[in-house]
Formats: sequence, C-alpha cells, structure tokens
Amino acid sequence: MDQKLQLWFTELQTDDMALSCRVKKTLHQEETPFQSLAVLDTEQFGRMLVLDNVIQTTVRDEFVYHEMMAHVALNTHALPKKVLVIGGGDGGVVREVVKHRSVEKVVHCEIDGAVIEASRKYLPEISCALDDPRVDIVIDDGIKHVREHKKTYDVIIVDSTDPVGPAEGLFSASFYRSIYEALNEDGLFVAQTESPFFNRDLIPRLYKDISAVFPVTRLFLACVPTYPGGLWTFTMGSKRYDPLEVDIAGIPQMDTKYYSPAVHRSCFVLPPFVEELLVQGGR
Ligand code: AG3
Repeated sequence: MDQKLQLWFTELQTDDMALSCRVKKTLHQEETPFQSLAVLDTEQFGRMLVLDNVIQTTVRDEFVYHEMMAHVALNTHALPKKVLVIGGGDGGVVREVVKHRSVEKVVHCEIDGAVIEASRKYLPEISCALDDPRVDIVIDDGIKHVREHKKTYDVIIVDSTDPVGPAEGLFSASFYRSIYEALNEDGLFVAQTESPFFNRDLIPRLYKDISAVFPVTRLFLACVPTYPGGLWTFTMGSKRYDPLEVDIAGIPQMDTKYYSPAVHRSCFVLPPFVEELLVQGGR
C-alpha cells in the first residue's frame, strides 16, 4: 500500500484553533531580516507562502484575495492612473492592478525584498506581473513611503500580514492619516482587515479610525479558505467615490475568477453579526 508521508504544516490561527495542510515538499526556507519565510508545496492548496508561520497565500485560492483587494477599489475610482501597493511581496495584487488599462504606474512598496525574490522563483503564476513596465518596485517601509509622498496616488492598496510584527503600524490611525495625505483629492484606499469571527476588537477600531479620516468608509467580504474562519474582511476609505454608487453595468469585462460586477455589489451586503462590528465602530 502506497502511504503518503504524514508531514504536516500547522498554522495556529488562534491560540485555540489550527489549520493543517499535508506538505509534499519544503521548497524554500529562510530567516530574512524581518521574518521567517517558507514556500511549501502542499497536497491540498499547491504551493503556499508562509511568513512567521502564517499562511499568506496559496496558488489554489490566491485569486479570491488578490482580485478583491484590487478590483473593488480600482473599479470604484473613476480613472485610476497611479496606484501604490504596500506589502504584498508575492505580487498577486500587482498582477490584478495591471489588468486595468487606465493604470499608468504601479509603485510596489515592500519592506522585505526576500519575499519578492522567493515569490519570483517559486510562485511565478502570482508574481508574473512584477516585470510589467508600469511597475516600480521599491524596497522600503510602507509607513515611511506614504509619509514622504503627499498627493501622489489615486488608489493605495495595503496588502499586509496580520497586525503583529512588521505589519503592526499598518493598522494604526496615524497611518490612515498619512494615507489620506498621500492620496490625490479623489483618491481612495483599501486594506485587508482580518476575520469578522476572530478579530472582533480590531475591526471596529479600524472602522472607527478610517471613518475619522475618510468621508466614505465601507467594509466588504470575501471567502478565503486558507485564512482563519474563511470569511475575510476588507475596508475601503475614500475621499469622494462610494463603491456602492458604482454603475456596475459600466464595469469592463475582466479576466477574473471571483470578482465580477455582481460581486462588486454583493460583497458589501453584510450579515448582522458583521454589521454589528461597524455599529460598535461608530457607524
Ligand atoms: N496577506 C495576509 C492576509 C492575512 C492572513 N492571515 C492569516 N492567515 N492568519 C496576504 C498576502 C497575499 N498577497
């Protein structure tokens, strides 16, 4: 009998819950100056990027997160030309951003160059747009970059890790104020904002902090099977455009597997237990 080796990677998603995936092979492992980095080949999800023992993305389910991070925001803006992506060293968000024909320049600001290098090598289907001529890669701290660039971007996308370690500052009120200043007068931004089941203190705080800075604040949902609980939140702060007022009939046909014009609308429909978090956040 052919028995597969029982080698498993386990992410402790909370102190009391874990997700395990059987590993075919460890493709890469290193300690970077910022975090521990691994690329694993898993039976269930294929190649997987892991930072500090937390699953960042996998080749089988990455499309959900990357499409939702990019297209909801870009299709809300009337004419996004200059886009900043903070974090997201795997390149998945950048790959989706360059699908938009109006986009002239994408600045990709990632603090840890090792994530980009490993992704280029082991996750080519995710990192494939990093060589697009419109993309400028900057290895720097996103907080510093937004502080140094006022009134520069139409859309800013914050593809961070969880709010511990290197990404902590990307979930702060002062960072949202710097983002506001780094945006043009009709600019907007979106950030990944964790699980509505397990981050029930964080989400109301972020929602409140973003609402204090941006006239339009909206939270939306998508389902990412490798993230804790599956159901995931994203929060948009916008100076002028409201994603709910977008004429979805005018959204151009795009090559996507999760995002669609109908999903652009439906992702903002929140179950009461999620709506409750926003009420706590002061809506
Ligand atoms: N950014 C990380 C999302 C948070 C995942 N959290 C977790 N698994 N506990 C993903 C980067 C993909 N470009």
